[in-house]
Amino acid sequence: MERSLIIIKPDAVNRDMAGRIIARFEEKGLKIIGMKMELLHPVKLKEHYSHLKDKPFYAELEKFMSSIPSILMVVEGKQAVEVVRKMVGPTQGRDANPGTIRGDFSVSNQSNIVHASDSADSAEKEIERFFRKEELHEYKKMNFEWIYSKDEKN
Ligand code: IDP
Ligand code: MG
Repeated sequence: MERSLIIIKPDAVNRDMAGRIIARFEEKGLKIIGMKMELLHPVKLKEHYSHLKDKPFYAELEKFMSSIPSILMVVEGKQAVEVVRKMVGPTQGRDANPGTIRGDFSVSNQSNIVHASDSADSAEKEIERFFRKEELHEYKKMNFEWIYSKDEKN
């Protein structure tokens, strides 16, 4: 099963949306294997957003992302990275389709509620960046039998 990192960003925490966002991933059938609250440090953010460090909006992005704590989650499922990205929608909230998290809750290109890993490769790196091994939990969930068919369970 694949893993993906989700960050419920400061705008969502400020707007009391964390529970609703978490519920959407649970309802989809993704398994939460790690979750915590953390005030993201600018040093970590520089790594996490290294692809944006030369953009004119970077300083503002860092300020926003380190303004109050975020909620970080690792979810597991078949093709979890792609499934989560589809649920989240494109970066610009105004372009995101209704039904997606950004499409339902954001009208901004910065304050767009969640971060989601964009490939299996970056998911692995991001999970390592934000979670210690012992913060990730392997466990059997009762609903597993009802979420996947027999041939999907690997
Ligand atoms: P993604 O979150 O959809 O993967 P990225 O291009 O990786 O999009 O950008 C990371 C984050 O940087 C975005 O989610 C958003 O918060 C912020 N961001 C991206 N583009 C802009 C912009 O043009 N202005 C302000 N913030 C931006
Ligand atoms: Mg990205």
